[in-house]
Amino acid sequence: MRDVNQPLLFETAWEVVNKVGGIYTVIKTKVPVTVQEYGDRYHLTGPWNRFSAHVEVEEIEPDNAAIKKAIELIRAEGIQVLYGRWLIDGAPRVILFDIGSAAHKLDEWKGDLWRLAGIPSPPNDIETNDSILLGYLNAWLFDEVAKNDTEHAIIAQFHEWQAGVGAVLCNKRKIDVATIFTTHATLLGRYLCAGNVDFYNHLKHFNVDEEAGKRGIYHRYCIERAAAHCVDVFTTVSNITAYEAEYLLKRKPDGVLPNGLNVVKFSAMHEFQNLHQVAKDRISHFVRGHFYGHYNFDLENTLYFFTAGRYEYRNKGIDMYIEALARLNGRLKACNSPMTVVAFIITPGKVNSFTVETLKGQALIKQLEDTVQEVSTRIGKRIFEMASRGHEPHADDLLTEQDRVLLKRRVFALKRDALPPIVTHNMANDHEDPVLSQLRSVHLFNNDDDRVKMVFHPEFLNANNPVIGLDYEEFIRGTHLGVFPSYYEPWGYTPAECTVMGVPSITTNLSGFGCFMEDNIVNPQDYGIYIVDRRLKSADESIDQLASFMFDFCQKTRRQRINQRNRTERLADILDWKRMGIEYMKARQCALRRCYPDSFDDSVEPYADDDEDAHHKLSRPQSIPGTPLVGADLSTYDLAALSISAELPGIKDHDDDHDLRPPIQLKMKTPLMTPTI
Ligand code: G6P
Ligand code: 1S3
Repeated sequence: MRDVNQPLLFETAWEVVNKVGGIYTVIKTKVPVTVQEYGDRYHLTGPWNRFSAHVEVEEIEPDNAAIKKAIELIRAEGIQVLYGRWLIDGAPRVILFDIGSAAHKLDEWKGDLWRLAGIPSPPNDIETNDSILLGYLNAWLFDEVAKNDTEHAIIAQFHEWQAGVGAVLCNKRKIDVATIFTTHATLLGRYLCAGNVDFYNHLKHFNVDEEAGKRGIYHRYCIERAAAHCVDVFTTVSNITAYEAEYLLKRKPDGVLPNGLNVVKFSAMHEFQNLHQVAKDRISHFVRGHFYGHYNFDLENTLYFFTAGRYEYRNKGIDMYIEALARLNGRLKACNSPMTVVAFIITPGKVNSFTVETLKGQALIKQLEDTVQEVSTRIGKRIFEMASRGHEPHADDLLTEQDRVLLKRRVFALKRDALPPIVTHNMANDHEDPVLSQLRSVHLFNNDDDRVKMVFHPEFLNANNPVIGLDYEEFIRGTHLGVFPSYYEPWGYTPAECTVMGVPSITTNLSGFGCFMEDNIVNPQDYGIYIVDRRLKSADESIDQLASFMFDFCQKTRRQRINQRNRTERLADILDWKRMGIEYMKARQCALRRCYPDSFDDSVEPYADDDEDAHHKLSRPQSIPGTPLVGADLSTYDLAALSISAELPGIKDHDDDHDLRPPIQLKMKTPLMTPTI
């Protein structure tokens, strides 16, 4: 009988030491809590991306005999395997397979997959071929380790369909490991939502095989669906995706594993506020350059909004953002608002390079800044000289004719007839790019009288960027509001990242994060989490609601914004992996119990006690009246993980101006994990 108290844990994903999207963030940020629990019994496996592994992985010798023997055997078959420590927080052990070195096995394994599981694989889908290779390599590894080590229980957790083949093989070959499949989206969901489909109202009625076939993803869909059915425990990242998976993959997930973050708190609250100011100044520097010649607005009364993420125009709600900004522009103009909004769109598009205009704007503003610096130094010297001779300096004596000419030349250089560009790059498909097309159709052209100015930056940010020289984290800090009105968003890290940095954000009740906040916090809006209703409202109503959220935000005073940021930042604790990680523990326990029932004295199912009523609610959950935290019954929450609780006084105060430390009001409802069995 295997020891279930000291299990080995393997977690596998295409994004281990290989940054592609959100799953990388899940894996990487979760490492510290998993290493804390499993130590060297924890291994991550994935493809060997030479670029990232070269700088992020320190090669070492495996010290677990069973694993060492398994790797030697695989290497002996010509497969290149890197064993090492991933040099991130927690320094986990990783086993990375050179997928290319296994290519000679591809045909054999594709045939085997068809015979064993009836999963087809067309010849030219590289992504699927790679997934098959990764799946077979993983299964090979787990099988060998299970044979070499018969003492310990083994858990294998597979993330997303790209790692799904391994899960199918563990089942079909009866490999003695407890398995979990976690999907972070469904293939069909993503494809259907990106089209013009009323997804959520038709979810129960799609002919899934036909829809997958029409989109040329039937084989990928087979992998995903088979993985969901072949494992001991099937999970997703949010209730909304669990609901979707139930109908599209035809298995109700056993539980929900919401995504966390590593929350780093500053010892003093004002530190993150100071960082906001520093980063905001740097964004303002960019803005001065970008809008040169038309910089007729007051930066003291300017707010920075942004949306960011993969370029999934409809799924990420970029369409709704632009439409709502157009309405906001109209409303701000109509009321003669003193406020200006600079709205950024940061998403990687098909680009060639920065435009000349964009670079020129930054160069001109830099020249002006340098000139002003030189002139100021000279003026300083003159003042000092005069004052030290006992003369009182007069303003007229300070600027020489030569300085005046120099400054005039710089000021003249800032004249331009054309409007400031709405996009920073030359786009490969300018005339058909959906963002540009929509900006043009709603007439957001950065006219002088526009109160909403647009900056489409079709490339992710980094600190070496010559235009906005900030990395993404610094950029978020400098903004005032993140806007993520997603239509398809299984979780949505973007608003969560804003939250931990104390930046208010707008999300929707179709995103995992939005639903999580709505389910767990009384009045999320009080804490700077605005949730647009995209479920029960028409598109037009949702856009209006979004425009109203933004308009109301523009009415806030600086003092109110500062207070709101303080509240938002305090919410961060509920997103910490120290709390979210508990759901992963439950999933692992459940997998162990189902795989090795004889190793347990009792037959308790970890999810058996959960409240069936709380499962997969799509309609707005009933709010139980808010109760101040102090004195409330918090028996359903892990207070040790919720470090926020102890220090907060139980005073409820909705007035932004006066509220300094309101309690975070958690809803008295079931914990995160929801049952299906
Ligand atoms: C932070 C800084 C303050 C600054 C404020 C600006 O709180 O610590 O010094 O005045 O940000 O806030 P705003 O919302 O106008 O960017
Ligand atoms: C998915 O990445 P995406 O942006 O394609 O996984 C992420 C991590 O779980 C999740 O946050 C996101 O909503 C999903 O869509």
